[in-house]
Amino acid sequence: MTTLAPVHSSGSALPVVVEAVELHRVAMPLVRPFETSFGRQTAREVLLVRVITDAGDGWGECVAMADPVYSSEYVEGCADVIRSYLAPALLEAGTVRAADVASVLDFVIGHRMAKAAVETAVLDAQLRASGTSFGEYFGAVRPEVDCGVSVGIAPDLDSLLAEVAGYVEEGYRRIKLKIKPGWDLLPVAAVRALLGPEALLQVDANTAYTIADIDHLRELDAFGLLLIEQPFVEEDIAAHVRLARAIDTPVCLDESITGTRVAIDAIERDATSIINIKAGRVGGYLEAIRIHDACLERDVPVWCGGMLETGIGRAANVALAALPGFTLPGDTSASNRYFAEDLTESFVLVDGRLAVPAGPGSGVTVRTELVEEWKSRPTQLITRA
Ligand code: SMG
Ligand code: MG
Repeated sequence: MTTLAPVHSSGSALPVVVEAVELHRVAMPLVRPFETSFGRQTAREVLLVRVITDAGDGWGECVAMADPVYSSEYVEGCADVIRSYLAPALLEAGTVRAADVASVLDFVIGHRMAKAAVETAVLDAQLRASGTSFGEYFGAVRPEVDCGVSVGIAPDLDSLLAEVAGYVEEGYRRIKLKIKPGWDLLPVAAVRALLGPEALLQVDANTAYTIADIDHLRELDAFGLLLIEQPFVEEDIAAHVRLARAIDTPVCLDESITGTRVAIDAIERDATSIINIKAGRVGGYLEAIRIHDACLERDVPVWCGGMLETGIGRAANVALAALPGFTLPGDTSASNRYFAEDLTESFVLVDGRLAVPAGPGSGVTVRTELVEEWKSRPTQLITRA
């Protein structure tokens, strides 16, 4: 695959008219519980948006969790804001391109995960109609992406080491450990000893610490970590500046980065030297690409975060992770790390990498029979008033 210029403004940007919006809810059991500093999940409650347009259908996966514990958004809230505000606005908008969706929805403050799902569904419909893949449209420069895996807080060190050893065996190119006060230095030391000094290892606190912990967090410097992700609350950029000055381990922001302006501000203030890009968190793939571009311009490495997506969201993430600035392995793991069976064809790890889908739109086929079979709430149909 050669380097492709992004094609946002070529024939793939033919507008569509959205005729109806469907909201689907699916409960997907996880193959193993996933515990973070904010709680333990045993299933993924998924919200899917399907747009029905004059040019065909498109799908988007909303990354919000069932509860507002990672961010203020949550599944029921997203479904409500889409049904009450976003879908009606889109249905009234007439012909739209994905690149217009953000401005159509701009009258609603925040709700970025809900907006991202809607924009992605429109993009999928638009690109399927023009035969263009997400990868081509985004400006992907590689046919496959390096993958890491995010490892939850375990009941004890032995089970953590067994889980990590399994992922190493499968070929993952980077390990990320979830940490919280009381589960940090010991598990990190044990996993570093297991992996050896060269392996890529990083940690994610999901805001579980405060500035009173800076001296403690400095002890992580002993383990040669790639980065520490989001130790402090979302709004506290200043605390991350203080930490970055105090430790050698690079600080990476996740929750705090809600858009390009915040990203540039955090970089300029030296609060972060690496950024975790999640399209859902920032309002969509087009904003994610703008953050990528701003980081590339400033020599700030980025990597693709994950929100336990099904194959629908994963397809778009893998395409995003193929952009040139994504120089670190992402939380883009194979389908079997999460689910016994996926809602699309499975993403399979080959030599620690996932292939970027090459077909039109997201490039994957939604298994609508499974969406129906596993549905956890009635499907909602929103049409023009
Ligand atoms: O998709 O593999 C995945 C999960 C990656 O750790 C992950 N995501 O803060 O980066 C993060 C978390 C957010 C979701 S935790 C339920
Ligand atoms: Mg994170």
